[in-house]
Amino acid sequence: MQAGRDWPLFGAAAQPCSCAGAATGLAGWDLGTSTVTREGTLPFCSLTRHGTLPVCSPAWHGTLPVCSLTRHGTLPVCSLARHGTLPFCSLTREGAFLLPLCEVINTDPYYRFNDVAYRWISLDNWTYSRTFKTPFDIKKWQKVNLVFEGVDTVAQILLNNVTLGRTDNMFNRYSFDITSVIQEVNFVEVRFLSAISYAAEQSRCHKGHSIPPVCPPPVQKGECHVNFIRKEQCSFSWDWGPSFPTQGIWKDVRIEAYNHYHLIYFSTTPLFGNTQQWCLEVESIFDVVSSKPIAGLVTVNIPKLQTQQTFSVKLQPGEGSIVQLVNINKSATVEPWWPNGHGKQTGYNMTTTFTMEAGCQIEKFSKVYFRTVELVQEPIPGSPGLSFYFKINGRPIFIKGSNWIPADSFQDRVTYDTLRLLLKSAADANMNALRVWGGGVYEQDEFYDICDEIGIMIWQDFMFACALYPTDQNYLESVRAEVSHQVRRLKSHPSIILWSGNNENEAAIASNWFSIPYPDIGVYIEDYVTLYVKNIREIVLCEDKSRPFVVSSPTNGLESVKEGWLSRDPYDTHYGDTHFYDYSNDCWNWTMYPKTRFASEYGFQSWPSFSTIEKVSSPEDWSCTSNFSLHRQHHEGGNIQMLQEIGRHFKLPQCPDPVKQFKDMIYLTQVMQAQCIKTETEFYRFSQSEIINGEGHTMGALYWQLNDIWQAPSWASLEYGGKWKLLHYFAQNFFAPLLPVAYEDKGVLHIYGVSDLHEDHKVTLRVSVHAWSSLEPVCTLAKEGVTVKAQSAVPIYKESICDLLERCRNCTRTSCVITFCLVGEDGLQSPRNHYFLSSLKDAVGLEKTQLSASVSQQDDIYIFALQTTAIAPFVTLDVGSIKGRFSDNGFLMTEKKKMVAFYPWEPTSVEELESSLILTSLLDVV
Ligand code: BMA
Repeated sequence: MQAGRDWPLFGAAAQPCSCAGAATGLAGWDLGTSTVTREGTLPFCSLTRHGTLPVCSPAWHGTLPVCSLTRHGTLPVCSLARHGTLPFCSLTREGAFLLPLCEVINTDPYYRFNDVAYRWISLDNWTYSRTFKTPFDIKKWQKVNLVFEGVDTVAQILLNNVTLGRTDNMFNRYSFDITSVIQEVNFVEVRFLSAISYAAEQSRCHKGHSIPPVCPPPVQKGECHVNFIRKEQCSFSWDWGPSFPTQGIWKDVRIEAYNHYHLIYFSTTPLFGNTQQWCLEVESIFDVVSSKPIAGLVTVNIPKLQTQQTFSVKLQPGEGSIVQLVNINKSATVEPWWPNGHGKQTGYNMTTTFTMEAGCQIEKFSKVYFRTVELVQEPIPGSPGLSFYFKINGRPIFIKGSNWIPADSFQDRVTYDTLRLLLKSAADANMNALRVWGGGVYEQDEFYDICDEIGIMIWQDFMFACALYPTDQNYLESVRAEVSHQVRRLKSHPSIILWSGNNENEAAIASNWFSIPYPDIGVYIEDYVTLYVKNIREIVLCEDKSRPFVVSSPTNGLESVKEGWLSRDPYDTHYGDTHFYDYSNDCWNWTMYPKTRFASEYGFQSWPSFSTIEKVSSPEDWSCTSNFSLHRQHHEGGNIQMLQEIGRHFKLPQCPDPVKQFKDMIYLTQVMQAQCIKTETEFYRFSQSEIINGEGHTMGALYWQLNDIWQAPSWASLEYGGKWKLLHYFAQNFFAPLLPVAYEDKGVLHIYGVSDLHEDHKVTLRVSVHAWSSLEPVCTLAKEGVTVKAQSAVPIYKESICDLLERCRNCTRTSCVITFCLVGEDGLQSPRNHYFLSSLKDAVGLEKTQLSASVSQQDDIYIFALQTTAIAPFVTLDVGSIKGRFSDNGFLMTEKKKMVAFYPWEPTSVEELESSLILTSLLDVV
């Protein structure tokens, strides 16, 4: 049974918004007139970087001249290893001298077994300190703050031997009033307590019921009680990552000095009103030092939209916010922000000027975007349950992408370029979304800026994962501060389309992962509701009404809410999203996958390429069973599971040379991972427009996981360093906007036309059947005039495999292979797809090929002209450590010649590429 879907085009507004007559919107502030401000006359002015004009008069606002603390201080090991010198005046360890660090300063923390060898560093308590001169005249300022954008994690902060306060949450911003403490010359100290000891202590002191899990599985070689500390959860180890419980200052530190008032947060959120008019909610949060209210004017100007509005405001003493609703000029054409593949990511420059009493002003420059988002959960004809899909600007969008984890165990190594490379790789693989997973960090501003710019939608988890969490008062207060800080910091980004309370914690309780005795479960449910619903959700809804919130992933969405926020089965395919992992069945068999509404996690492991592993290992490590190969695998049974999956369809590597066997194994794990996730993702994509036995309308496919935190086997499609695994090349194809997908059901071959395009297209389906033994097709078929409907998946071809093979004389399941593509007008073309009729280990007629390539340069790219003497499955081009990516890789070569482009990320040359090139295809495995 099949139910077609009729999607409305750009339609109803997501957000009710009444803009009419909203001259001034105030929250907690009175109307009135204004005062004075000026900021940032000194060097290191962070204001310009964040888009605020260094303004006219009395305020100093600059990065603390101890910026070595901020930039290089995340973890002693890391910064020492990279720079070879102490990046700050002194770093001391309690009860010890610096000397021990000398042993490690020249060694990469990721090298071989260093994650375990360096454990002592995170068990110690470290102090960062330095002396600095105050770069302004203290007497001129009413208020001076020392602001830490991020402290990782538990520390006592002192200035001139006065304790300013303590920190216990890596995700909070800490601001200390140092007006009465600052001197001309100052001594600042950040005394850290080992995160491991703190977490253990918190767990010991926790009253009442235990909060599992206590420790990670031994295979992860990690630390215990991570759920007792508000710190990157995977820093105590994960099933793809090492344990590096860092201690340090991981974000900027600065001093702010000001008179009268100071702007702390500034955000803009677009709303599309019932009146079919855009408006913008502009929120400014101030600290007002004056004892009297400060009156003034706020002018918002968006020149390109011919919009300028002025509001009179009055700021009350203390901390508070003002909200202005800016109506966008009705006669201006607003180009909305669209996700990658659906349109442009237009943004508009906006200037907000605060002209307060005494004539001084703050000017804030920002980029504003207009888009609506709805999470649609409504009944579907012919199916029990509810839909679960996103509408952007009124248009239903199939979410294609992956899950994001931290790009490094040492956040200070994650540069703008690192982020850009990874995110651009996601967009280049036709992804339109990523989920920032809840066991990592809220990413830095630049991450979201890039996503805004290239159209990557973000499903943003709050940082809770795979565990239960305490709910005592201190803990909740810390979380509350974290949530409001993060929402205020991030809500202007159009890329963020959803807030989500946690990763898998609804499932953890529902499926009783931690074997809690049944009579005790109530208290854990209560904790769950307290933390995610009564605190996190409440704050999010209050801070940001412009996007949806779900409590967990996976969840049944509204059904979970109905069942008291925790569903009996959060994996129910009729509701919400699902996570699905199965390593014991045949991953080429699509019937093993859940026909879900939204697949937010699914995956298979592989090894990163040899050139990536080589950098952190020594020759004795290069075998499948070396200590190193076992050590790096953090998922119990992972190496065996990969071999089992491979063994189903390929001959296992047998080479007596352990290094060759290791390289063959790496290659096959990547081939297997790519082929498995291709099968699963194509299943989700072709299930988008149909309901079969009550299941279907799948509207999202986010595989686990996009990137790697270090060089190790994992579910990632991008290796540490950014190199594309075969899976990522496959993703580029299986996420293509126009794609033919084949699957077999009861001996019948079905081909669907899957499209994310906004219009219907008439195309030709071209099918070729090749015998494995020949580069000439046995038979071909062209079906013309096939309509592929806009944003849907429709059946376009159907034939019994027996009939097909009979038509193509002498073909059998083991001797032939099917390839197919869609070709339309004006250059419209899908990637060529393939369907294997048998396991490749049973393929008959495959011959070992001679692959060769010649390389030439064309402007900024390099062209590899590839030749084969026989059909070659999974042809792989590898240029080792030369940074860049190919236009295609891991493909089935059924033609004598193929041109492949290489896009370098760093300067290289024809000679360098030629000498590094390794060509591999399936029959090279021995
Ligand atoms: C998921 C994730 C991660 C994990 C992955 C692979 O459930 O949420 O916790 O790394 O599975 O096991």
